[in-house]
Amino acid sequence: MSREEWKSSLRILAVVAGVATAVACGGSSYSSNPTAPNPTPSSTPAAAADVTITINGMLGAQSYSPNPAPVKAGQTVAWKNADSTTHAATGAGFDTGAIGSGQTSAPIRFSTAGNVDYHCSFHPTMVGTLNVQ
Ligand SMILES: [Cu+2]
Repeated sequence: MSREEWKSSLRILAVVAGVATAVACGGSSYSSNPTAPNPTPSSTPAAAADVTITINGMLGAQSYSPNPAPVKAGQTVAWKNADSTTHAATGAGFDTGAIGSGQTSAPIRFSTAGNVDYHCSFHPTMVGTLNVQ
């Protein structure tokens, strides 16, 4: 190997090494990966009510079932609308608001013993009673 050849070989080596260094430094596999965010927890489902009353439809005293509904003082009650029309349950001090077809109201707590009469705010002929014991 002549001196000229040796120099040119060194130059090639330098270029190769430089490229290798650039690749190693430019690589992002180990330096720029953002830390993955923690998975966001799914929204916790609303707590189930202690007592669920089914809304059957505009059926007078048979609109809600069971009716009267036994409830222990301190328990929560929800109304599940099994009819194709929007209904509700409202009485002294409580109102479920509109409950769409297939939906269930938020639980409502009844703390005081006694009978609680209620009706549908859209259809006053729909009546029911909670028997809070
Ligand atoms: Cu109704």
